[in-house]
Amino acid sequence: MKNILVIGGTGQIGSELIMKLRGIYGNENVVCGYIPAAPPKGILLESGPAEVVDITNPQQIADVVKKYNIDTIYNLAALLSAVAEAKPQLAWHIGVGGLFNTLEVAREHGCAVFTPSSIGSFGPTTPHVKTPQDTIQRPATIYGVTKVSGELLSDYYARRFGVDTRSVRFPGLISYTTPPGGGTTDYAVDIYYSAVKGEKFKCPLKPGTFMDMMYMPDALRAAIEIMEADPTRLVHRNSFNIASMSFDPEIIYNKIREYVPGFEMEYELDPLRQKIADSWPDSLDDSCARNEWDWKPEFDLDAMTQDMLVNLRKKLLVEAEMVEA
Ligand code: AKB
Repeated sequence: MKNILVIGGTGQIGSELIMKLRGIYGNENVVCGYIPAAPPKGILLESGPAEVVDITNPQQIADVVKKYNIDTIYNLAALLSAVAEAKPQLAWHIGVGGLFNTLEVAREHGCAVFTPSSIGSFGPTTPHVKTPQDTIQRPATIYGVTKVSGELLSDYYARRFGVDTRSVRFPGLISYTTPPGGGTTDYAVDIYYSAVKGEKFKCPLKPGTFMDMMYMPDALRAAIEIMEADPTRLVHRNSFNIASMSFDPEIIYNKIREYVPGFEMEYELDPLRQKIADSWPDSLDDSCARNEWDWKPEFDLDAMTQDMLVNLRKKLLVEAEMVEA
């Protein structure tokens, strides 16, 4: 990777991935592609190039690819699962139409493409525990339908046109930098904000709802390592199961209480999110990623919790000081 375009660059993953990529490949060589409704700010804006790239506009993608001589595209534009259920047509337009536009530009200009899939690509008939790499994918959500379609379309472009497409199935991602918006796994981020703010957390999912989760530094490393992997070792391409931890609301709540003893939680169930979560795996088997490109997570629930609490406290303190000043 030399010249990289990140589409959806101001979102939860994009905003952090860009900073990490700039640290490795050089500030000037990583372009933040954004939509006018979500422009880059602060260090993201100041540290390197930024261009308007609406994934539903193929000409805009092609213009930026030509202008910066892009060889790798990270396509992170998507609606998360719960929001997608409210706007299924838009979810398809962005998730599949946008991917098609990206792959066509990549085919014409010789770019590699990373488009994340998700635990949401699985469904009620998938084996739920230690879900294998190759298994039944019949998702019950439009989000999952776009993710499975994206996996198939990306593999097709690799086979038919030689486009270097690779990706991973992300679990729920937890970070203290940019909040997610409209996902089913968002509770596992929100719970840390409540703990640090000293608020009682209202949990939208019931006890016993297990899902795979991952701390953002591991997820960013996965997104980079898969694109740098030796292609001759890859049996799979789109998309690899990756995993680091699986928990339910009780487990994460009790882990946080080890560090914030007075923290309280009550259940206020969100039927849509519960239904989606129930259709997703409890845990993934990531042995193919481990064997084919040496994937290995670094953070477990305890290490993530300690890091989240320290950094979230700092972040909220800085924000409070800025409001006062
Ligand atoms: C969501 O909850 O929609 C996402 C995901 C697991 O893909 N975080």
